[in-house]
Amino acid sequence: MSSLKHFLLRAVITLLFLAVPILGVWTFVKAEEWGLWFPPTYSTYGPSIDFLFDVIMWMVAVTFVGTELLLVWFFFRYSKKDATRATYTHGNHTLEMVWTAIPALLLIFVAFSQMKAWSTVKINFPEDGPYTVAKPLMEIYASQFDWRVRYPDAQGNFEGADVIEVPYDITVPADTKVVLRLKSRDVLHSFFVPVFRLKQDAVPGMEIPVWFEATRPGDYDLICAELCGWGHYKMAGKIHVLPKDEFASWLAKQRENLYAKD
Ligand SMILES: [Cu+2]
Repeated sequence: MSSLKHFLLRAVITLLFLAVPILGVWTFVKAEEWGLWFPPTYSTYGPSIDFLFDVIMWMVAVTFVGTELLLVWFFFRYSKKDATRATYTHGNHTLEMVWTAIPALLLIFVAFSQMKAWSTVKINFPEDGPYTVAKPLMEIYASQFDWRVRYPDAQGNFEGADVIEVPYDITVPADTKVVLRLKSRDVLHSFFVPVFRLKQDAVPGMEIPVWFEATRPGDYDLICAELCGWGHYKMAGKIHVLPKDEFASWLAKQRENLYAKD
């Protein structure tokens, strides 16, 4: 092969490799426009989760683009026709220290920067509102393959004839710290509400408290995010967020209906 042909071949293959980071970055830039990005967030802690996502995404993006460009450059640089013999190396201690220390520091940075969001979402449950861990608004049972929400009777009991049970549809008040108790009747499921940036596993044998404060009335998707069997795809529910006063009258109406049935 002539050296011009060889050069052209190297150039073409190098450009093909270069297409990977270019397409990767382009997809990220266009994702929102193409509807592949997150939905907007409508919970009080949603923005802090998004911020963490952005921090980690930028770290990953810079690393990805950097290593891809190096790869492309090395590919071109070391594919010369009369390449020299491979060299033997015992390694480079300084270089190894550097590439161990940098990821370690980045991981420590990630660990510290997520502490506040984690404690807000998973540790410090609301104590000042109408609903608390001891007195939740509702219990949610996950089972193969549905969601079942139970609202307690007027005294706050979850047992008895006056408990309201609704499949798939969860109705909650807006601008209120809602606490719920998550349970599973069979296997692992995961309670995932994308617009709240909320995801919590439902574990058989455990009662797991979950909280959120919705900031905007509307109907939002509830998805099972843990592969739980053949009907996993059917575990698509809805969260209806109502203005506070509408929620109060909705709940009162459910209680009335309960008696109307008898
Ligand atoms: Cu599932």
